[in-house]
Amino acid sequence: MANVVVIGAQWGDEGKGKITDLLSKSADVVVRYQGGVNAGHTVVVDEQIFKLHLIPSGILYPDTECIIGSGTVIDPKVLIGELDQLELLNVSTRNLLISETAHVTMPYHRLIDQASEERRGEHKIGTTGRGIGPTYADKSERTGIRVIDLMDSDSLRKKLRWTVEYKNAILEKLYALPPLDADAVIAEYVQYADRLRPHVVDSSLRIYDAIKRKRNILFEGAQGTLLDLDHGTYPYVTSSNPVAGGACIGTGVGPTMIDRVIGVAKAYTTRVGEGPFPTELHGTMGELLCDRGAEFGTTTGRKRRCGWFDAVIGRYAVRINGLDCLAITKLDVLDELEEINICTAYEVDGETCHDFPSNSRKFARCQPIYKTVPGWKQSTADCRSLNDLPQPALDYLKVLAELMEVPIAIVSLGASRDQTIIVE
Ligand code: 2SA
Ligand code: MG
Repeated sequence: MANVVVIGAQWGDEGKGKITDLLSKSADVVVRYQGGVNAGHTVVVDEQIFKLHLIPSGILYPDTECIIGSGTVIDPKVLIGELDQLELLNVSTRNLLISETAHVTMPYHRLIDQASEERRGEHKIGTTGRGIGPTYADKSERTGIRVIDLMDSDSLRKKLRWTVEYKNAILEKLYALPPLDADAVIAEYVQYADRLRPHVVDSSLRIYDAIKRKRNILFEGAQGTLLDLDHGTYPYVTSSNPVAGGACIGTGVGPTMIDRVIGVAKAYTTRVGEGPFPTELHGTMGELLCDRGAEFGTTTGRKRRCGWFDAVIGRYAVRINGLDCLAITKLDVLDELEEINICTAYEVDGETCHDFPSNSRKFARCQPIYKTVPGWKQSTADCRSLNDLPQPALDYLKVLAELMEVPIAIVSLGASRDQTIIVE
């Protein structure tokens, strides 16, 4: 399998958790390269449900090394909760490694994220409220606390005393919130440090050594292409780079060491949070997709907005990530439909637009142009090969592959590991 990046080709929640879980079987090392506890992966193994936010789902394989890379932001409280949950279910966390240069989400990040969303009012982003944006902002502003700082309690004390004072000024003056008690924050984080210490490593070196030993590395993206800080629907994006290029930045691995990029896309589209979404369905069809697809956020429980498959976005994801192939998930959600729409292009300002416009104001004006195809009106949940699929379902996949100009390598028809077709 060599060194593979798996990314979300839409707005997140494409089912990357299941696909990375499948690929993790052949991986020696799985690395998360961006995002924090805004992500949510649900993996079902033997009817046991695992909800993970930070720890790569590869942890469910006993011999797979799992690394939380330097481009991620780590909320230690949530991470420790996940460690506890896994240990309770008898999953060993011995193979979990944490980059010492990853940034740490602090209590003031969460408070500032939530307060700034409130202040934005109708201009809000619809964040997960988990402090992600403020943690990355501090990283850019060079006031961030890194895992390496956590590991040295004397320097952490000095750093935090200054930083909490600085953040308290913002909390009080800008948001009229009570100040944080620096000593309490320090005591809390020193405790977390003790628990996490055995896992902390120089992750870039570790990955490089593994590459030299010809190990298979899986780079796991969180969120999706359209939520990318640089290439997504700014400002309605997350504060990191979920695109494939982010794998290099977020792990300290050079681009020549990546062999393959796989994009994951749902057979329809969803989005959580604010921002334009041309194929969004507001009526009963949207409700039906939401119900059948159980489209609620893993992290916040928010209801996801649902719409038809958008091949313009798909083509954009192919371009921005250099996709080699696609995994199409949740095809079974469309099983009952009479007809299915696929967005092939947009109409905007009286013109037909085949490419995703980088101008976000223009994107917000785009109207979908649909191709309508017949549905298959039968269950696909038990299909295990392409030959088992009804003809209209095969035709649907064929149209998607043609519109996006990449082959489909995996089709997923449900949450469990065996509800999967690997295209030979
Ligand atoms: P943030 O919190 O600063 O990253 O939010 C900024 C935007 O990014 C979106 N975002 C997501 N979209 C889909 N799924 C995500 N993960 C969770 C999940 C979301 C949840 O797996 O379901 O539980 O609500 C995720 N994380 C961030 C977010 O909606 C904003 O649009
Ligand atoms: Mg998710």
